[in-house]
Amino acid sequence: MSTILVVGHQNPDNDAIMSALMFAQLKNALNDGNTYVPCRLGPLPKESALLLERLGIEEPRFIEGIEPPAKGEERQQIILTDHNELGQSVPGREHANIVGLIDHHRIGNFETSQPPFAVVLPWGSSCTVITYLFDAYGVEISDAQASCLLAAMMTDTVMLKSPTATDVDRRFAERLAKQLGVDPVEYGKEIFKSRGSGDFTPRQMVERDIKRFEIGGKNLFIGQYETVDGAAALQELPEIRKAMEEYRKEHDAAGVVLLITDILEEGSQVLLSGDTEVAQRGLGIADVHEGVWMPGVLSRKKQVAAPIIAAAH
Ligand SMILES: [Mn+2]
Repeated sequence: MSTILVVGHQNPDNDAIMSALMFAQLKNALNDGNTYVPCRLGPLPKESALLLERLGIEEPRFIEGIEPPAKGEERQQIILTDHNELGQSVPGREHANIVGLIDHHRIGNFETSQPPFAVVLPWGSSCTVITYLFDAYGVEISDAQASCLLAAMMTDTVMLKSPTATDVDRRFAERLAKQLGVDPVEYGKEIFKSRGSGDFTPRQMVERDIKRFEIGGKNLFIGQYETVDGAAALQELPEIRKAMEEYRKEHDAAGVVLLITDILEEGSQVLLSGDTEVAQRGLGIADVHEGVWMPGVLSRKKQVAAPIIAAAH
């Protein structure tokens, strides 16, 4: 009988929050004698906070890290959702036993001592993987759960427009939307709009959803700011560039890539800061002050991180 923490990545996005919550709920429904506690490593994204409030669901517990076990105590058991790379994970992870992984990203610096319960599938969101697991275990999805799962599918796949969206995502999204009596894309739009647009500082645009990648022995951070009004965000270009430079220095990174993704225009303005030579090669763009518009680029993972990683080899 253990307490097992279920935790998404740093700088949590909607999928990191909802996947930790929903997987903990699924595991608790299976009554295996353990207690699964959903956790988060940072503030709730606004769209997650509003949805959880509307549904009356308690937000995941904030944790700062994992402590080493006290003498005679067992190591903390953890389940990771929506990430596996060490640089994106809970501080002190080396003190924990990773007993599970639910993800849809590449595998990087991931090691366990025991065979983990690992389900990693190249679908559009971690919540798609979790919907599939609800089915596999024959656990009925409540309307509140359907609302959370569908919301994360829609934000992670940019309303199914991202190239990361698969037929599996479309099928599950249709089904959950039908249960809720909504149109999946319209529902997704509402979730995006609930984020608001004008209330992020340049600093927040940079760091709210940023991930660290070790590429060619250097730290490269890739941030993504998704908005329904990219032009408004870019009015603060000098402040955004300054915030990128500050972030890079504070985190001892070689370079920072920032995508200002306009969901309605379906593309990203790509800003570069510091040593981004490999990013420039991977993306086929130059470091231009005002950034480079890349039409159709919605997915950090598939259209930005993957070609940059490939360019380093
Ligand atoms: Mn995700």
